[in-house]
Amino acid sequence: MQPHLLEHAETLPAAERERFLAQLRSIDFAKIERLVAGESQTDDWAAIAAKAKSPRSIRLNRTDNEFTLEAARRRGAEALRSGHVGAMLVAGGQGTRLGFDHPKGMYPLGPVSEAFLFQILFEKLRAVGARYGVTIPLFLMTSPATHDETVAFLAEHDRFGLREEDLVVFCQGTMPAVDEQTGKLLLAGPGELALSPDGHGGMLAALAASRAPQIIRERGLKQLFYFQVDNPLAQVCDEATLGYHLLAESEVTMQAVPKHDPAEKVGVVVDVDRRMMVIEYSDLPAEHAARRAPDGTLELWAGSIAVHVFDAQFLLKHSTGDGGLPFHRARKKVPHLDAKGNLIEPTEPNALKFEKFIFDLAPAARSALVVEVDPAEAFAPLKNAPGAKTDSPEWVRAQMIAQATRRLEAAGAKVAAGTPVEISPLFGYDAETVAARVKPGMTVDKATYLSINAK
Ligand code: UD2
Repeated sequence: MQPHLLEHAETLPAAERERFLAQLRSIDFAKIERLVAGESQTDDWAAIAAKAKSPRSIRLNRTDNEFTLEAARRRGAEALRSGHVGAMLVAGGQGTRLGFDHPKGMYPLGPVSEAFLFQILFEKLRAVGARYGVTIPLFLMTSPATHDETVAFLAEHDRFGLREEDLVVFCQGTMPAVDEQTGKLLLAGPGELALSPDGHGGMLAALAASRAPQIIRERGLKQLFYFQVDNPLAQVCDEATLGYHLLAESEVTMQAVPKHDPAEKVGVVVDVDRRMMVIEYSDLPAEHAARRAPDGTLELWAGSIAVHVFDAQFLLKHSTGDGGLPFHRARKKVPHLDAKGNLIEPTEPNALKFEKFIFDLAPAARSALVVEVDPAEAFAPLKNAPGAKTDSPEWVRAQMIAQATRRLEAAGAKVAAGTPVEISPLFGYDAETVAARVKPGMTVDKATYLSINAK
């Protein structure tokens, strides 16, 4: 126990004090001390990166891949039609960089419609389901930071059309934040620890404790398509990716985009001693990030966009006992009480947070695969506040407009230069489904949102 935690506790009403003491008793202080001391930071990333090679992968637009695109699409379509595919969306992050005071899924992002991120992603899921004549269940992970607001928001919007039985919301756990200098737990209030979500790797324990395993078994789900709430271009339940995963008999398949700049902020998927793993960008030594293949491209090219397919049995097997995933430490700004009880809002990182990463499960897979995708078609993450050069709301909107314009023009429509156009996934969620709806001679010359009711 750390005595400073009780300094303000006598000011609390009895019931609150009891709750706080019970919370403190549930904390594994010894474990936190080990994490502060550097447990699970022992990985020698330079040595690992030195051994890292390009992973088993399906490259884009290449004819020498292990499987053809046509075969993959056929196999993926079959899996979708059989109703054995489920979806998994992680939305427990605090989204501090965006500076939005609500769960990120509530961000009104649609460039014309102002559709919320949740709406865009849920509509994708509904559209894919409709195409294959099934409903795809969604397992949505929240955290104590996002749970209540997310649940209320989704109820208010009728789950954006998902059936009640197709949405399972489960909440991940938290970890205390500690003072970077002293390693002591921080207080957010007199009877309140400064807690933060335990990383998307916390999904394993949270999943095991939820109704999800039972539902996965009851519905006979065999593949789980995993994606993040921040990416409106995510190719939710993409048939080709699912198909490659199945043809390769993979347990974990990761979509990746080719890195061009060694400093890009995405983890790299690599092969180390015949196991697939992700080295997070902050862990990858610059000299290895910059290694070049003979053709001049980056050797460690596979930037993870955090879109994965998991074999459901593999995920369930590892969810008991939390898959043994390690904690990573991150330096963050964490508001806290000082010794006098004043709330301090730091302007520089002052604390360590501990997070598990779901991709640390990859080395446990007997067989794993990377599928390269085109970032213009699959990846535009909302991370930063307005004004940032990339990954900001205006940047993401521009990517969405560019994709919609490309799809419409490919289908023969005329889009006047500079016209904002947005396509609801229910109208069409990929080039083919959009093309099927574009009428000959269609022109777009003013801001347009093509929704399900569009003529
Ligand atoms: C993540 C990946 C990075 C790259 C990038 C692509 C990690 C550690 N890094 O970077 O390699 O693939 O995404 O966009 O994942 N989340 C939770 N609970 C948590 C923490 C996060 O659900 O405790 C969710 C969060 O809501 C979001 C996603 O996980 O959907 C990514 O979280 P992030 O913003 O912390 O990850 P980022 O952008 O550093």
